[in-house]
Amino acid sequence: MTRSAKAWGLSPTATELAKSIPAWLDLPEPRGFRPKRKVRTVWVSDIHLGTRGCNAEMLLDFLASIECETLYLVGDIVDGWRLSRGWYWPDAHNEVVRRVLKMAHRGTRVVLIAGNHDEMLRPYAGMSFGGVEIALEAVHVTADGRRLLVTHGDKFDGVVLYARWLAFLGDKAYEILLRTNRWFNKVRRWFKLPYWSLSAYLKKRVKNAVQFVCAFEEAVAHAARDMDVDGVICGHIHCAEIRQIGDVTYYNDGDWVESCTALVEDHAGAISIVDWAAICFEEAFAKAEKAEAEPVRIKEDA
Ligand SMILES: [Mn+2]
Repeated sequence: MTRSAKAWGLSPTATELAKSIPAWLDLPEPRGFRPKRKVRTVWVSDIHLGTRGCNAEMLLDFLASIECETLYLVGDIVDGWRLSRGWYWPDAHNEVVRRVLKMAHRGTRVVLIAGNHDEMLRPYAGMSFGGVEIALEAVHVTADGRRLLVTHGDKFDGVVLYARWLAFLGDKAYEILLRTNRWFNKVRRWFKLPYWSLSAYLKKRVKNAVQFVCAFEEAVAHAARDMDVDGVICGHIHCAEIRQIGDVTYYNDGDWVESCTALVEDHAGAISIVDWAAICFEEAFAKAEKAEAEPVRIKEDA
């Protein structure tokens, strides 16, 4: 029996037991360690790498928090339109690419569906780069056997009648709105406030925008019904949603420019929206509350 075991009054069997526990178990956990949430599938789209509006840090944070069998990048991942007008590529955008390649390397199946802002990838459909499969569309089968069409969604633009607002999507006014959102959140960061999307908030409250979103969702669902699938998963309009339209379930994974949302499928086949901005917001709020719970001396006015 070792001296320390004697000092602690441990029986030899307890010492033997302690010895059988691997040494690495005692090592401190790496800083910022979080257990990864295990899901079956993850869908993200409209990351718009190469633009200032891209919330790459939030996306990295989300991807680091999750482990999945399949990752779908549902279009507008790299913004080729923006990059053709001027190069913007900070380190965080490289990190996103590295993180995705790392996931592919570690066994996640990664499927990249080309969108309209990354249409330059469309000729490469059917090929695979560094473990990332490029495709125009895909059919995903859920754990409970439902067939879902996965497509970016821009091809349904033409069917939507609220074309005026649609023009707005690719327009200067929308760019100004996104820029305002960026500055707004920069100021929030100075005050140590978490991310909150001004543009997503406004979009939900502008009547034309709401009408456009509804019309788009219905157009997508109708097209999907004709394709004989149980549901459709898309992005493009930067508006996360899960909605039953007739006998088709409409899913939209949102975006990482405004709302910072994704779709995840659990191992039973249930699909839900992850609102990462809201989760970060709540975490920051809980942290602040905990800090405030420390005893504070109350000053009384005379
Ligand atoms: Mn798009």
